[in-house]
Amino acid sequence: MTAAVSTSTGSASGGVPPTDAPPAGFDFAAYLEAARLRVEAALDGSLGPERPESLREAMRYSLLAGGKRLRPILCLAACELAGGDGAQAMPTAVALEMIHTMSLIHDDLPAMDNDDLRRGRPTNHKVYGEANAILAGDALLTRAFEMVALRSPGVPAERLLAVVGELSLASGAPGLVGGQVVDLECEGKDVDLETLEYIHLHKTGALLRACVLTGALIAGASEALLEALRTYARGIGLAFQIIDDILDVTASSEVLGKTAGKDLIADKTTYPKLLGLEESRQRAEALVAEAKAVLAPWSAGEAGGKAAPLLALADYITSRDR
Ligand code: GRG
Repeated sequence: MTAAVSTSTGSASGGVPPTDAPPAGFDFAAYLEAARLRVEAALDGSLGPERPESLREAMRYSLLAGGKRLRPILCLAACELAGGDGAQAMPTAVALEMIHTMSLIHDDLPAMDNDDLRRGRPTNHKVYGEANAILAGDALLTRAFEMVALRSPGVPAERLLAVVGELSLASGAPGLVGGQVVDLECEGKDVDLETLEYIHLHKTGALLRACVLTGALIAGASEALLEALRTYARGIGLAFQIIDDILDVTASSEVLGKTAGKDLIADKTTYPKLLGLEESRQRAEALVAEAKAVLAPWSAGEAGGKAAPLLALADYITSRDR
């Protein structure tokens, strides 16, 4: 994953550094790579002893297929910002990636987006067949809740209960499923900005929100921080999807690891379609700036070090190339 994020704290004119900038010396590329490696190791060790072996193989095929691992990294970063130990949030971070991966498997099915390419390889149903892909997705979703409820040692039960609640809301009708239904219903229709925002806040934003909230909940975050993280997540969630829409037009399938130009083929309304590329990018950048601004109380002084990853991750959302 490229991390083309400036960690400079000064303005171009050499003025006073903005309070929401990562502190000088924060090496985001190194942070991202270290976090990604921790997540990969945890994902690798997370499955087993699923039986039959064919189910385990189909689950592992998609779960260990790479991807940016943004969701688990957001969860760990939020936990650490709230003063927690990232290791305690790792089972939840893995659960979030399991839910995300299952949503990709189901999204790629012929009955939904009907795609052949994901994370640079053939989609799950192309390799294992539709029935097995559906079941691998189902098993990943249910395993996600097992990770939280049964495989999170050292986290107080009431915090785990709150995490289960957030994951349920993010996954079901109030989140991904609801967003996906409206998205499918809107294909080929004229969609206004409000509906588009509804789709993206549910289909994409809900899980990103769960990432930061669950990480913070595990650390016992204050209500003030949780509220700031809700606002942060709304901003990065919408910005993430705007950039996703832009990349669908501007990047190649090879770089994206999934079929580029899909939105046009499926006759989907996107931000570039409604606003044009330039205004879409400006909107994403404004959303990221708003998201970072709410973390200002946790970015100053000594605490700046802890907020730095979430600030830089917000910037990464708009600077990413895939
Ligand atoms: C969760 C119960 C349940 C059902 C899923 C299919 C479905 C219902 C929802 C679709 C959700 C979906 C595919 C949203 C798109 C989100 C999105 C922008 C994905 C791309 O995320 P990246 O770029 O991908 O982080 P990588 O591969 O890097 O992880």
